[in-house]
Amino acid sequence: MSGHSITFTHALCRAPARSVTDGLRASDHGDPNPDTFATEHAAYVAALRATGASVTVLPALEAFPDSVFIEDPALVLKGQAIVLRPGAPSRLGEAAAMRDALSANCDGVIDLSTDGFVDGGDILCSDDEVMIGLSARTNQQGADDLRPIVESLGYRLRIVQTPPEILHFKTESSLLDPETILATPALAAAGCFEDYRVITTEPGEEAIANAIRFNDTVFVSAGFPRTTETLSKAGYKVVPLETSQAALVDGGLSCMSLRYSRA
Ligand code: CIR
Repeated sequence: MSGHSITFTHALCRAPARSVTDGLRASDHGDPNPDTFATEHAAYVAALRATGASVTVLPALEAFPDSVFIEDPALVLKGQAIVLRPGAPSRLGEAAAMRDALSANCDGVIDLSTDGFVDGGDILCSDDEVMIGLSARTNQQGADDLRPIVESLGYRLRIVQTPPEILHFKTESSLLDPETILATPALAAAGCFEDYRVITTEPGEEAIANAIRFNDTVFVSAGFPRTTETLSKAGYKVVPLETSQAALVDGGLSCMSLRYSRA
């Protein structure tokens, strides 16, 4: 491993709504159990706090079944929140619903003005680059309109294509350190990560690719022992967390927080 760079001082999460049983999913393997979801979510919040960050948990929004996936309607870069425009019609209202919380918890708020769409789950940030994967939720117009905001905050923007069968770019990739990406073989083969070292998930363990490096720890979904061991052997401090309920509605670890630093 190459050592982590940015220290995250803050994270914003949102408690899962009981309506999460109506959450979007590509294929149905049963509804999540709201109580079990709440237990797993509380453990997730505690794990982020254990790294030393200040973690604020916003109240559940029953009107938005997928609102626990707080990463999708916003992005925070260098303490500046950007209100995005989610690509699923049922999630569009989540952006406006979190604007006040963003202004209370971030250094400033910028509204993405676009007729297009961008989901935060399609945005992978390194220290100096923001990579956006076009998907069913993020289109060229949205990415083009996000560009000047990202560049004004000092990042390069790279627009790539997420293969069609993948929900979000970060469903199958995550940044482990400034030079290293964890990705599924399918996404790695799409050629998005040429400037990075890539560690690929083991066969049958693709869902572990939605990991998060948060301060000194790489959090991964529990239940993927071979890739977990690969990461440990590569020198990462790896902590597995239960995501069984989020997985039923196509969510994972990154979707459940906005992670950022404030001065
Ligand atoms: C959705 O389809 O929007 C939710 N059920 C799952 C969102 C997961 N978010 C993410 O990967 N960033």
